[in-house]
Amino acid sequence: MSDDTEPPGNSKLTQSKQRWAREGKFLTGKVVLPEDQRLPPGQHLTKDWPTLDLGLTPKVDRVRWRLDVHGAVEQPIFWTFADFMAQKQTKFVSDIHCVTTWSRYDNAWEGLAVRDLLAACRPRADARFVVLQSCDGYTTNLTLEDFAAEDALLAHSWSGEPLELEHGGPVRVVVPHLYFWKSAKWLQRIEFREHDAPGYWEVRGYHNRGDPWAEERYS
Ligand SMILES: Nc1nc2c(c(=O)[nH]1)N[C@H]1C(S)=C(S)[C@@H](COP(=O)(O)O)O[C@H]1N2
Ligand SMILES: [Mo]
Repeated sequence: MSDDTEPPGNSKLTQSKQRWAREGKFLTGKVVLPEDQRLPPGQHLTKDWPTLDLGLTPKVDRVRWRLDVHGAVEQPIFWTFADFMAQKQTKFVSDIHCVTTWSRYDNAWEGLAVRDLLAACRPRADARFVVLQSCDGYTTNLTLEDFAAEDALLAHSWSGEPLELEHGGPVRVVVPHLYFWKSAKWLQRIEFREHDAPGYWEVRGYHNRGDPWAEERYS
């Protein structure tokens, strides 16, 4: 696992996604409230689970994996995988909504609930944002409020099995109420911040928040 991997910023996929962001591809303009319909506007259901990333799968093994939680917190954390697994375990079932229009229902996750992580690291009163950093150089930003959602977790398992490398194992973030690009795979570092710092896709035309119900696909 390398700390200073340059995110590949100019692949063809990145370029076409940036173009879609400029052109507003997939926007329907419909407004649907979550109570009315489980599937957000402009999404379609899929039963399989597509893999989306920057085109490289970092080989992160559980022995060398570390989680580094720092910044505006009272108690910085530096955990091995064993330390992480020794924390309180939580199971959540939630839906995935990807900005490229696929959704997948009923994903059974297991891991550390973000609320329990927050109890351990104790964000300072001036902490308002979070930046998630991954082993492939990917980053994404969230407000502390969105990160602290009651069904958000750092997942190590899916459907009762260890999370596969291609889906972000050993540990990925899952924030179900936002588009899936906010759910960082191969999680390595969590920085609590006073000020916002847009991440990989957020600086390339994706919406800063990414609420699927408001179709916040692009900025
Ligand atoms: N580290 C990392 N996390 C990432 C990405 C990435 O490229 N690198 N892609 C994001 C995007 S755009 C999506 S849609 C989901 C895809 O997760 P999946 O491959 O498990 O479906 O991961 C998100 N998290
Ligand atoms: Mo995505």
